[in-house]
Amino acid sequence: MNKIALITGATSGIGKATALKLAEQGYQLILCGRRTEKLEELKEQLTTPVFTLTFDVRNREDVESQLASLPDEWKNIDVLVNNAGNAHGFSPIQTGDTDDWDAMMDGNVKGLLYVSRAIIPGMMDRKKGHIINISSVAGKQTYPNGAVYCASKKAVEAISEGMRLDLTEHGIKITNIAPGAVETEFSEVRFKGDKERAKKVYEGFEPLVAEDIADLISYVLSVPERVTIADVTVYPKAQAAPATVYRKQQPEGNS
Ligand code: NDP
Ligand code: 8X3
Repeated sequence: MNKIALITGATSGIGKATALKLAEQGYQLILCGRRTEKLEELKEQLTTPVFTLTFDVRNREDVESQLASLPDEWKNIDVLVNNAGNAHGFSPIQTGDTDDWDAMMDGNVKGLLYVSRAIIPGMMDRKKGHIINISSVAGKQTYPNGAVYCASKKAVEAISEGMRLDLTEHGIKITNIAPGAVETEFSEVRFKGDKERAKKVYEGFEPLVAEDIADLISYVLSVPERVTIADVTVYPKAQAAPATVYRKQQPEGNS
């Protein structure tokens, strides 16, 4: 029987690329996000069986009821990719927007916990499962103007460690993936729809693309059952640390 993978944040970027990659490999997919139309568009593109669920990971009741509503044939989830998340805003702590802080802590941290809490018991009953948490290099090192996003990803790092400590004896593998700059809708969301500003983040160097992370996820899932890839940090070639990117000089007069 095909394995079932549930991917949060499947409407764009890394989550969408992961859905396309795992579908190629024959996984049945439960795709989650807030934008139903994007989930349906993606479902149309896939030939593998797909079940879609629309919910905001910040809404605990909704997370619980939507996941509880899965039909029996979709309940035995083998792989959970905790990918949903975003940065909101880019400002020093003294002028940070508290709504942005709520969005990041509630989505990136508590949302990941709510989804995991609903799925872990089934994995424990079956004594197998694999949870892949998408952290960030922001969870390894804090950068200016990013304290709260970085804090949310440091929390993901701690949760991955804690999950591994608590769930290994139950046959569940935990993988923490920390990407550097990946060109997705991420910066557009961070800068509240300012596409020009978002584009600049990736100028002068070749960022990672969502498919790079999807390939990594696919590899992590492909290793023999005896192997757990616990932690992966992945940078674009031109990036050495979250705020250290080597960009090509722009030609003179081309500002
Ligand atoms: P995108 O903005 O392209 O995708 C974010 C996804 O998360 C969307 O599918 C969005 O779906 C979903 N999402 C966001 N908030 C919520 C919410 N409250 N409830 C449900 N779904 C939500 O960005 P990426 O693909 O780049 O980001 C995916 C993950 O990768 C995030 O956790 C991000 O922090 C992490 N990451 C990204 C990096 C980058 O440089 N791009 C680097 C390191 C880590 P919808 O809007 O439909 O709800
Ligand atoms: C996204 C990468 O460096 O913008 O998590 O925080 S970074």
